[in-house]
Amino acid sequence: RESSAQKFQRQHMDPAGSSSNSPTYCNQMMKRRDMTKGSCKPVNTFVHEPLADVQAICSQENVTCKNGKSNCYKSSSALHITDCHLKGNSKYPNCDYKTSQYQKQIIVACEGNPYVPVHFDATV
Ligand code: UM3
Repeated sequence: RESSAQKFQRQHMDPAGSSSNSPTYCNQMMKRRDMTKGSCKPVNTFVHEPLADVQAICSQENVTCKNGKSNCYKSSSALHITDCHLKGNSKYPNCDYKTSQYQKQIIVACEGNPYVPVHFDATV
């Protein structure tokens, strides 16, 4: 069974990769990481930084999550990320995404022991 921490890594971590010069990054990665099964996941962010750096966010600035819970954390520095947004005219099973690269701070929710990221809340 996939743990919440494993699911976060599958959905949000791509340390070695980048979307540079690749408008098809999201179309390929959303499919490869199983986010286009049953439906097209509407929004998803990939982080291109070492896993240890993303796990370390769980000890950085504590902020309130969008759902009102108190276990979210904002990265102290900007990270290299790629946002994938489902295009309005996309029709399942042909999930068609817009790929956008940014360097932004991110907010993740952390849980467990070890205390690790389990949900991607936002970019700021
Ligand atoms: N999401 C991102 N990036 C954003 C905003 C939302 O990846 O900037 C994802 C994370 C959530 C989902 O999935 O949208 C619903 O909020 P998750 O809990 O599996 O990480």
